[in-house]
Amino acid sequence: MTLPDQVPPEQHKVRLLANAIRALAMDAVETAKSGHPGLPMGMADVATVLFSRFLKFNAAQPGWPDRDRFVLSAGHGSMLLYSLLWLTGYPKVTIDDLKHFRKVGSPTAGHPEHGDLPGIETTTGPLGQGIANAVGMALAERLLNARFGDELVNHKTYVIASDGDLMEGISHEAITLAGHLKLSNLIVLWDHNNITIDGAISLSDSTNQAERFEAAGWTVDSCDGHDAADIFRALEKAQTSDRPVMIACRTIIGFGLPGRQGTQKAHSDAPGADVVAGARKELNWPYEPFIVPDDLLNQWRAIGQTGVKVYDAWQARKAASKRAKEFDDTINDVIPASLSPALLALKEKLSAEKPSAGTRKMSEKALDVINAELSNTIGGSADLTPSNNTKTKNIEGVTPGNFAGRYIHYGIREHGMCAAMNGMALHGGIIPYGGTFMVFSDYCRPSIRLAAVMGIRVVFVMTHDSIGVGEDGPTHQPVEHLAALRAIPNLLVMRPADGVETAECWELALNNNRRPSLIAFSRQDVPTVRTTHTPENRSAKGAYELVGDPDAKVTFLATGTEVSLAVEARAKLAAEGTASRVVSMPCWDLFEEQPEDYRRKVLGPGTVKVAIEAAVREGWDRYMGSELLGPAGAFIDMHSFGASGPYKDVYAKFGISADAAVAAAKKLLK
Ligand SMILES: Cc1ncc(C[n+]2csc(CCOP(=O)(O)OP(=O)(O)O)c2C)c(N)n1
Ligand SMILES: [Mg+2]
Repeated sequence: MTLPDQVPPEQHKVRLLANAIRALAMDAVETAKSGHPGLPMGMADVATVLFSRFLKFNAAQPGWPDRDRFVLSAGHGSMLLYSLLWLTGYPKVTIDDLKHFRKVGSPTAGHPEHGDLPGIETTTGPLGQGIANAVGMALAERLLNARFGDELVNHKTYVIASDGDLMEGISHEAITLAGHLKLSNLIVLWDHNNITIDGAISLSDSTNQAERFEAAGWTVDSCDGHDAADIFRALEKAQTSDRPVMIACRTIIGFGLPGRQGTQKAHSDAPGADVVAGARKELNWPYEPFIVPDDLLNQWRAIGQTGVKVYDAWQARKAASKRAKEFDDTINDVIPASLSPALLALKEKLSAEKPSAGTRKMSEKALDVINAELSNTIGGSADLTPSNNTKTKNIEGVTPGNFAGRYIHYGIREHGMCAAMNGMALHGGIIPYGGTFMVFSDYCRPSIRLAAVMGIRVVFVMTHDSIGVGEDGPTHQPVEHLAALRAIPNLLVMRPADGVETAECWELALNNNRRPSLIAFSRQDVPTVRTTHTPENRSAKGAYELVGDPDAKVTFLATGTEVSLAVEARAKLAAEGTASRVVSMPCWDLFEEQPEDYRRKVLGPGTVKVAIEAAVREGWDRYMGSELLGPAGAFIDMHSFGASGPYKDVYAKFGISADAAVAAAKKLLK
């Protein structure tokens, strides 16, 4: 925020304000007997200049869409954020919350948890994630700016990143993507304290970070992180860059902690009563723990209100805008009522036409409809666009500096892509989806997990979802991934069987705005199994009887491409006079949420069970009886990595077939 008064702040005033952060941080850590005082005490001066002179925010309105975003990527320094939120007067947070830092039930968790307090823009702690989220936030801002103009969207994303953030591999993906896209509204403040947990950074790294960022297309500057005027100078210069900006802030970790500052001893842990008492002397801070004198607190509260006028002016501009409602609907991610009928029409068409196609191609058909009905879906792929089928004809690519398009070529940056998608969803106004091969979900996993932790709507598109990949071989054939992904709480893992289920799964993903979805799609063709049109979204219950006889003796349970094998097995058994049923299970997570009687009915009490999935067995046992307690079902699954070859041969090699399912059923019936 450019304030009228552009005179550099006075050092002693900044120091006094910053010492309030320092005192709160050390008192909270000392009280909790755990935590990280080093970063808050080291970066307090930088944060004070940022919040008092540059950050566009109105503490009373933490949801203001055009606020600057502040991301504490180094989440271990959480007391910096909590102190700032309380000092500037954000809603909800109280001084008692700071006193109960790191206690069960308190919103001041060890690391900042998005949703626990207004003002926590993203959950951080796993180093490198925050800076990569920030890239997504900055990208979302540019995308919305291109749609609604400067008068409604024009803000910056500030990040505090530590040595660890910059050392993590994900930072490379994030930095190079931001540089390539020319995200000039992104400003990273690097806490350049030369210390990590093990000791001096020279133990493990000798990267020239300035040259690294420059090589990625950033503007680079540095400042003395304890000199208010120098911090101010660097931040002011950063406002007008045409590229993202990295400011290396030279700081002393644990500034003010005697015997610890400047060393790894300041990174974490309660300093102890003597050291805290010594710090009070060193910082000239004579107040009791958690006491901030009124005049100082008032100054901080005033800082929390410096954005009020800018906020009011923005509200007035929005009220006067012809596009106010469209803007609100976009920022609130409203799904238009026209989406469901449009997807229903697609389902009806597919049930009638019965295409035989890879579900990834069916996904493209669903996206054709979705991207026509919604204006704020932003697609992308980690350099597998023709394989992931994520780019529909009705959307254009985003290019460096031009954000009018709706498709991001993320490059070969799976981890960075997923973290950026999280950032876009957190920013609001964007529903991100992005694709890669399912086997590379391993490269995305930390960000998928955080999307689930935060409960945000991001759609991870994972194609080539089994040994059906074929010739590319075991390195490209996911085997354990479905089980590993299903193990993540609050993530909807879906594996549709055909085009109809694909349309249903997409509808579910878009309508679940409090959790992420991951949809697994096949490379290889599968027949349409939902040949009778139903207006109901049958996938919504997670599993359902696709076809069956009342006197069934066998229940085949399957997902995705193996559902058609189950249908084939049922026909074979029927030809031999044995009745059976097929249950399609596109989403276990949703199935688990159904009432017990529905689940029991679907699983088919009294029938023997044969599960078919071209993946490892882990997880299936809950539906299959038990070898110990009986009656145990049978599994047609993978016991090893896959193999290279035409996919039908690979399926045959591993015995994943209708015949195998029939044989297993017969054995169980004996
Ligand atoms: C992905 C990940 N790996 C490891 C950790 C554990 N950890 C927390 S902070 C830290 C490094 C500390 O160094 P730095 O990032 O420079 O922070 P500072 O000590 O300067 O505050 C590590 C390894 C983590 N939080 N995230
Ligand atoms: Mg450090």
